Amino acid sequence: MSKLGRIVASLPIPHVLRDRVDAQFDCIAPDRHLKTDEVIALANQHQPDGLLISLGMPMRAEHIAQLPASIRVMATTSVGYDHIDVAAANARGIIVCNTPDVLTDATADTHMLLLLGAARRAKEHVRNMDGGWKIRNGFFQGLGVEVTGKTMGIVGMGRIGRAVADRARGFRMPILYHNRTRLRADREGDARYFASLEDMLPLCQVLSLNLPGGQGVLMTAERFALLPRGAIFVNSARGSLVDEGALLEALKSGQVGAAGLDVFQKEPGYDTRLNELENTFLLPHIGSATVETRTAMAELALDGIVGVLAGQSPSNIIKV
Ligand code: 8YV
Repeated sequence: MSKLGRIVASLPIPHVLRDRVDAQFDCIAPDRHLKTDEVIALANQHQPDGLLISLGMPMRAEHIAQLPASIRVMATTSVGYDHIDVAAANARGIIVCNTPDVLTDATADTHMLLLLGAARRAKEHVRNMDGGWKIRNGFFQGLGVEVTGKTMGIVGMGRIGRAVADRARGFRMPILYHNRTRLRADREGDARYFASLEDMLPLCQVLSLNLPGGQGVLMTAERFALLPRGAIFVNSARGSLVDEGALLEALKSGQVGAAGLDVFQKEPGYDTRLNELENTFLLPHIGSATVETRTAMAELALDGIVGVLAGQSPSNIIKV
């Protein structure tokens, strides 16, 4: 098979994908993750047909303006595309692809890990074990709160939100949700729709963020105050959706009883005051980080580039 064109990647290509990539493209790939400016420089040097990029390297309008005219497609190894100005790319004739579906289960699994870790005080118990289990907890010490049976409110009932709901049903958790639009009955199932987030918040013993980023701050001090006291807050979506100062205050006061967070305003180098609190369980944005899922994400991003360069219309083109 003849090669479809040249691509520049901003991230190393794993061994498992190397043969495929080499068969399909003339690929310029680095041995470390590149920054936006480095990718732009490499693209101008090699004049590729496509770019393979990842989260953590913004492609705003000012960056897109610096890309060579040779580029016809850009694929990100993420479902989220809040780091890309898709309209600006499209205006320059660049089609943008992402990786929907393939990371849904891994991210929903991580979401439950965050919930359980926060609710059951995993951080302090792991610390106790790391220290050789010198502290014997008394019968009424080190107690978390039960997850089973608590009411979960989900903001964002897309693929990942629905996968979280499926898992939460296994914990016999009644599901409430807020979404731009109400789901079809077969997708909604027993979940209860709230057109107004403000109306839903007071009922959420667990609040779960599962919506895309790029739409400003959703969780403000006012909205945290609407939760029932002691609610558990879980975010595996985007840190930009949360006023972290307000969350810190709510965690300190006990208004939010515990938080499980995989995403932060600043990544890496997050606000470590969040970790100084006992009632948080934090992970470094590993929602999709399984061998199976990350491989599938890279494959899907590459499939998008292949499809566009072959003159087709792959299903993972982002339409804005
Ligand atoms: C990242 C994510 O892609 O897909 C997304 O939008 O946030 C994650 O799956 C992943 O962490 C690689 O940076």
